[in-house]
Amino acid sequence: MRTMTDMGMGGMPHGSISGMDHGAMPGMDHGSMPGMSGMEATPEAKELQGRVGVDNVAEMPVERLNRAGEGFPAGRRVLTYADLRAARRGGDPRPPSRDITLHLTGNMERFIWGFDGKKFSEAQPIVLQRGERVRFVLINDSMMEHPIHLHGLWSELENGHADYRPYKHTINVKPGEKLSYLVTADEPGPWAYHCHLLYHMEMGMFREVRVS
Ligand SMILES: [Cu+2]
Repeated sequence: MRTMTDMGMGGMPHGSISGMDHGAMPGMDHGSMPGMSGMEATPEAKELQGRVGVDNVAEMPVERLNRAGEGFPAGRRVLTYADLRAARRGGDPRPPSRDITLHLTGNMERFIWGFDGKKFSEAQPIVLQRGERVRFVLINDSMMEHPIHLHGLWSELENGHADYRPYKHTINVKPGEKLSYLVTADEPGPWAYHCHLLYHMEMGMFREVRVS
């Protein structure tokens, strides 16, 4: 709930983020969201912008793993994702065979949330072959943080510690951020994959990941 409060959900005008950590984005137009800097939209962004579930697209998503989340006073030293380092090497040394890129999207006025502008009921499962090693790339096009939880499989955050990636259940993605993690599909099943803000999950930010 902290995010909701800090971001001033109710009545917040699109195009401005009062609680945002602008210091993390050098060279950006600090008065606006990354996606609203007036740049020419990529074909991918144009396609997303055409969907009712998308009210913003981050044109220049940046990794901010070394930054605190929203709402921390400036100058406060806090642990960040960049500080996490596994105590031992990961169990699967294989590089990923493919990338699965997903945009975290929303429409604040309609309160719709989803992946790639689609809510759960409109989307197909993400299918992984059993034993496959893949990279998930998440791009947060929205103005809220989304803690994304993949059930059943580990999410190994790529945070600059080479083979000592932290193994996580849930990975938080900040507004305008792009990050990635590796997954070994070593457990068969239909697995839930969703935002852990349950009011986002219930409004569509949910997918099935199917390992077969
Ligand atoms: Cu969310």
